[in-house]
Amino acid sequence: MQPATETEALHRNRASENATGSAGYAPAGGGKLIVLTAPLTESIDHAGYFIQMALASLPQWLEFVLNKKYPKWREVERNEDGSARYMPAGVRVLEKSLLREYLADDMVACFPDDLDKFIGPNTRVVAVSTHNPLGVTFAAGVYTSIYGSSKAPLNSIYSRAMFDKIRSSPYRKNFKVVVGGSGGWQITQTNTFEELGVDCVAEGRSESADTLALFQKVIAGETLPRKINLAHPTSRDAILFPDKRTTFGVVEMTTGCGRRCQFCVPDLNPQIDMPKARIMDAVRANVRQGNKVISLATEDMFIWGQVHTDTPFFFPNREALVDLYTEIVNTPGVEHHLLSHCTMAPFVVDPELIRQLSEVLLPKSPMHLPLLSSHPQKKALIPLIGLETGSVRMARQIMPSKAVPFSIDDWPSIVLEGLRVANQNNWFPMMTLMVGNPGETDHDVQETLDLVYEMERRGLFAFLIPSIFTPLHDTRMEHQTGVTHTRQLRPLQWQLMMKCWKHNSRPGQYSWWGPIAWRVGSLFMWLYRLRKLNGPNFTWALMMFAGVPPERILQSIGKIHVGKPLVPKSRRELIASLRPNFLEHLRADNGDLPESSGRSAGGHPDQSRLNFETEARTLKVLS
Ligand code: B12
Ligand code: SF4
Repeated sequence: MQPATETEALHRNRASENATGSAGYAPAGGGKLIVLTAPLTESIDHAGYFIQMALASLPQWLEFVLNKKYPKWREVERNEDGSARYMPAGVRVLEKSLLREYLADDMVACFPDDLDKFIGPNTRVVAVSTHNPLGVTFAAGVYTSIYGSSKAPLNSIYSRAMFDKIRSSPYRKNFKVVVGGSGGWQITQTNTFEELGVDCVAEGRSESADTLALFQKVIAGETLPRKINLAHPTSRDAILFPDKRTTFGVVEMTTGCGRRCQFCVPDLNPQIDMPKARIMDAVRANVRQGNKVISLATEDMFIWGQVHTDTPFFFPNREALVDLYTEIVNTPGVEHHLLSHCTMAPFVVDPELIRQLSEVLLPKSPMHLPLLSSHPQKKALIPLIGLETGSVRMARQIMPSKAVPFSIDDWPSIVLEGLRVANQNNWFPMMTLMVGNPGETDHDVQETLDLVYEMERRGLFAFLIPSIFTPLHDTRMEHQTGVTHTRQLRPLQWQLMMKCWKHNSRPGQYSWWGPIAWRVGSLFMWLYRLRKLNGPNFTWALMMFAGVPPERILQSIGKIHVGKPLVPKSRRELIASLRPNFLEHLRADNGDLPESSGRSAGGHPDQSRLNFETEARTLKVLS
C-alpha cells in the first residue's frame, strides 16, 4: 500500500521533476496525484433523470431538441476549489475507498471541463468512472441507429471528448488512465484502448483491496494489464457509502438480484441489502451538501429487507420497506425522491405494500402525469421494470425465474395484473422490452404484441421502452447474437418497436393539434431520413405509428398484426397456482387466498372501489 505520507513525498518529488510539463502550463500546486472524473452527460442531475436517458439514446444531430428544452443542461455547480459539487455515485465510492490510503489533498473529483485545472506534473492517475461510454448497451445504440447511421449517442460523443481531453494533456506521459464503472466493458469489448487513450479497464467494485493495489501499482509507475477484475464485497459491512453529494442523490440500496435472468449483468453480483443506518447517513450527507433529490439504486427495491432471511426474497418485507422509505422522504431537506428499478411479481404478491408505499412516496415524487394520475397534484411514480417479452416460450428461455413465486408460464398474466395494481396506485412504470432476442420468431413477437394490445384494451399504462437485444459482457448470454442493427429487423419487430412508442405518446396527445402534429412529423421524418436508414421493413410500422391509415385497415391488407385478446389469470387464480409452501408468505389482508389455506381472505376494504375508479379513469384517458 502507498501510505499517505509517502504519497505526499512522491507528490512533491514528482512536482519538482516536471514542474511545467511540455506545454508550459502548470496547474496550482502541480496538479493532483489522483484525478477522478466522469463524462459530463453522466454527471449532471439538475435537469432530471430523463435527460440522461435521452443523452444515452439520441444522436448528435438531435442535441438541439435537448438544448431547446433544457437550455442550461451543461451548467454544472462547482465547489470553491473547482472540484465537482456532485458526481455519479461510482466516483464517490471510489473516492471514499481511496481516502483509506491517500490524502484528501492528493485527490480531486472534477468535471471534464476542469481537468486542466487539476492534471499537472504531479498527476499519476486519471481515473474515469463511466456508465455507458460508447453507447453500445441496450436501449442506447438502438435509437441512434434508428435516427442516424452513427452508433454514437450524445453520451458517447461527450465521453469521447472527455477522453480526447485527457489524452491531449501536456502531462499525459506522466500518468495512466484507468476506467471503471458499469460501462467499462464497452471499451474492452470494442478494443478501443488506443483510440480513447485508456491504459486499463477495471471491472468490479472499488471497495476491494484489489482497487487499492491497482492504484498503488499505477502510482509506482508499474505497467498495467489492459483489464483487471476487482472483487465484489460479499457482506453488507464491506460496502462503502460516500459522504459527498452524488448525482441524483444516488445511494445504494441493494446489489445483485436473485432472479437470474440470462441477459443480466447486475444479477451476477452477490445479493446484498444495505443496512438502513448507512443508507440514512448517505441520504443526510447528500442533503447537507445541497441535494434535494434522493434515489436509491437497486435492481429490485422489493428485495430490500428480505435478503438472507427465513422468507424467500421474492416475498417483500412490507414493514421494513415502508419504514425505510418513510424515513427517507421525511428527512428534512429531501424534497424529491426518485424510484430506480424493481420487478413486476411483487405488485401481484403484495398490492397492499404498493398502496402503502404510494401514500409515502407520491407526495415527494417529482413526476407528474396529469392525464393518468388520480393523485390530487397529479403525481406519479415511475420505476423501471423489465417486461422484456410477452412470449412465454421466449421468457422461459431467457428469464425463467423473472416471475417467482409465480410460474414464468403465467408471465403475461403477471404483467397485466401487476400493472393493474400499479396503475391503481399511480405507478406508471417504464418497462423495457427486448426485440431481436437470439432465436426470436415472428410468433414470439406476435405474442408480445398481443400483450401490448391487451394493456391498451384494459386501459393500462406503462411507458414501453423497446431495445434491440445486446449481449452484455459476462452474462449468461454474452456469446449469443440476435439482431445487431435496425436494418435487420423484420416487419413485425419494427411494428413492436413502433407500437410501443405509439402507446407511449398517448398521454401527451390530448390537445386537438397533438395527433395531427404527430402524424405529419412522423411522415416528414420518414420521407426525409428514416426511409433510407431503416429500409423497407420499417415502412408499414411507421405508417401504423403515424396513424395513417388506421390500424384496422393496415391489418386488413396484412401489413400489421393487431394483437388478439388475451384471457389472463386473475390474482386469485395466480395464487391458486402457487406451490403450497409459498402460501404462508402471502399477506391475508390482500385477500384472494384459497379457502383451503385456512387464513382470512378479506380484501382491502377499498379494493373494489379503487378497481372501478382506476379502470374508469384510465379508460377515459385512453379512449
Ligand atoms: C442510478 C442508475 C441510473 C441513473 C443515474 C445514473 C448516474 N449517472 O448517476 C439514470 C436513470 C440516469 C441511469 C441512466 C442510464 N442507465 Co443506469 N443505472 C443506474 C443504477 C441503478 C445505479 C448506478 C449506480 O450509481 N450504482 C452505485 C455505484 C456505486 O455503482 P457503480 O457506478 O457501478 O460503481 C461501482 C463500481 O463500478 C466501481 N467503479 C465505478 N467507477 C469506477 C472507476 C474506477 C476507476 C474504478 C477502479 C472503479 C469504479 O466502484 C463502484 C463501487 O465500488 C445501475 C444499476 C446498478 N445497480 O449499478 C443502472 C445501470 C448502470 N444503467 C444502465 C443503463 C443501460 C443505463 C442507460 C443506458 C439506460 C438508457 N438507455 O437510458 C442510461 C445511461 C445514462 C447515460 N448518461 O448515458 C445499466 C448499464 C448496463 C451496462 N453494463 O452497460 C445498469 C447496470 C442497469 C442494468 N440493470 O443493466 N442509470
Ligand atoms: S429481474 Fe432484472 S435485475 Fe433481476 S435478474 Fe432479471 S433483469 Fe436482472
